[in-house]
Amino acid sequence: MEKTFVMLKPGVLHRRIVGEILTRFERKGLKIVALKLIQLDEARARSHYAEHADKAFFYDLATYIVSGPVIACVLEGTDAVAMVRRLIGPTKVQESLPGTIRGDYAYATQLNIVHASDSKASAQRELAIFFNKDEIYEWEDGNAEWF
Ligand code: FUP
Repeated sequence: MEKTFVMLKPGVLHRRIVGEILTRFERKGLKIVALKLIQLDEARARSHYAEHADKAFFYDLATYIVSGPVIACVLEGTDAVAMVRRLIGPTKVQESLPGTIRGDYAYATQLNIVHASDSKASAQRELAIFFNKDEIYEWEDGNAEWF
């Protein structure tokens, strides 16, 4: 079992499609183990996107990500990091195919709807920015064999 961090960006709330996007992950069989609505401040946005601090697109990215609340969540499943990355599709919208979340919902790369960790190490780093340990729930539903 692996955990990954996912963030539904402000546009998802603006467009009232939080339920639709979360449904994609639930339908696949991923388990929500942490979830919150949160407004990022600049410090948390910088910390989350630290690797992009010197990129040309950073200002626009940071401005967008603090422009309204986001949904932060931790999903769990076998190979969850890679599975979620496949479900959301590539970063650039020109490359994200229909059937992926970005392929179906994102028109501009800058506003590409969702973030998901790209490695186990990123997942650990990112989920710790948003959640305390006691906000992550280890629950079982007895459905493991059903999947
Ligand atoms: P991802 O891991 O798919 O979210 O992609 P990155 O970490 O490479 O990029 C983070 C965010 O920066 C993207 F979601 C959107 C923005 N970005 C741009 O605006 N332009 C780019 O060329 C690359 C990324």
